[in-house]
Amino acid sequence: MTETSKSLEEFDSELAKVHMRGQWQYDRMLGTVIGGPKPAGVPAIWRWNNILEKLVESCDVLEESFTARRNLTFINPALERGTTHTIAMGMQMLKPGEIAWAHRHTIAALRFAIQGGDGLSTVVDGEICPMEAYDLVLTPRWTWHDHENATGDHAIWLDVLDLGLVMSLNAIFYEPFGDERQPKRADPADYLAARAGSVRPVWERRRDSHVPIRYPWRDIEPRLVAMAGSEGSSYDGIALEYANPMTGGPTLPTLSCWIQLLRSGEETLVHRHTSSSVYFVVRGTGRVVVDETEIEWTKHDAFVIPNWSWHRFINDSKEHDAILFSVNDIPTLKALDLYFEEPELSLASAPWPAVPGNLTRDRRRSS
Ligand code: GTQ
Ligand code: FE2
Repeated sequence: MTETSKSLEEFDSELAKVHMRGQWQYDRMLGTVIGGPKPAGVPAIWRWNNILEKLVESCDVLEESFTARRNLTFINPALERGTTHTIAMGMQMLKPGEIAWAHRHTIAALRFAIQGGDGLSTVVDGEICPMEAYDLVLTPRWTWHDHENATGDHAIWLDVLDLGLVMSLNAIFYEPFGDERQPKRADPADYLAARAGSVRPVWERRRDSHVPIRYPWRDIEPRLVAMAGSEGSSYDGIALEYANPMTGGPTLPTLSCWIQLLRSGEETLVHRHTSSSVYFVVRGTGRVVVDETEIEWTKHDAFVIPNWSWHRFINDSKEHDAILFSVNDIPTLKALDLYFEEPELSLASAPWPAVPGNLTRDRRRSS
């Protein structure tokens, strides 16, 4: 052993010169995350009036969108990019008659229509997905998509992408189609979306990814309303996940979409989880308290709850229910065995409703 008169600091900088770092430097950092991570980003809200004003303005300033998108992304005030560290949410506008040119990318995306109607659609891998108000349309990773507004009015929808996640994995690919529109499938029987649901062709191989899926609001809203009398989650109220019809699992491999009913007077319990989420107010008014910040929201506002921040929802209206659409990165965290929740695990934890009467009295093994 040789004696050295070097200080640790001198040694650290010598190591840096040869592109090495002692673990003791991380050890100092680890002391700051003993109770979990510092949330990435801050709670924030983007108000509908302000968004709408800027979208309308963007139609003048960006007269034609061509291959670009007239999308305004909601940038978290405490982040370089994105709404959370994994998710980007924004709103997009198309003028009447306009087309957002076809392209594809390895960032997965979804659209939640706000001002849509007959004539507004996203074409996904050749399949026309109509966008009426509050319809959800998936554009899975690497699927071709173009948006077309054949209505007489300006169209608006919410865009949500797993941008930060794919950026941090440095797995971004992008390809313009080279023309305004992609070809459309001629035969409706060939639609992959026609294979998603309760029946499927027995002669075909099953396929469970990269399928264009549309969830019409007219199907979803009654399902939500039908659950209004349930106990629901103490932390999220009546929250339903948009199931992927091909897998039965989460909406997309990385992102899960929820539709959430907060009944009049409902106040949820405070909790936190390692996932982050972005919210869009479909209807109603209320508040969300995130750590020290209280945010009031109303129809068509968009807000964000960063990961690992304590939060609870309040609908203090005496008359009106509130409905929130949201997108979270729970599937990503679960896939990596990193989904944690405090004070308890609330997801998928309650028992199913029991068989009525005394029908379970026999010894049949049932699950
Ligand atoms: O509409 O295809 O917000 O490609 C960002 C990237 C929207 C889109 C965004 C996109 C799109
Ligand atoms: Fe895109």
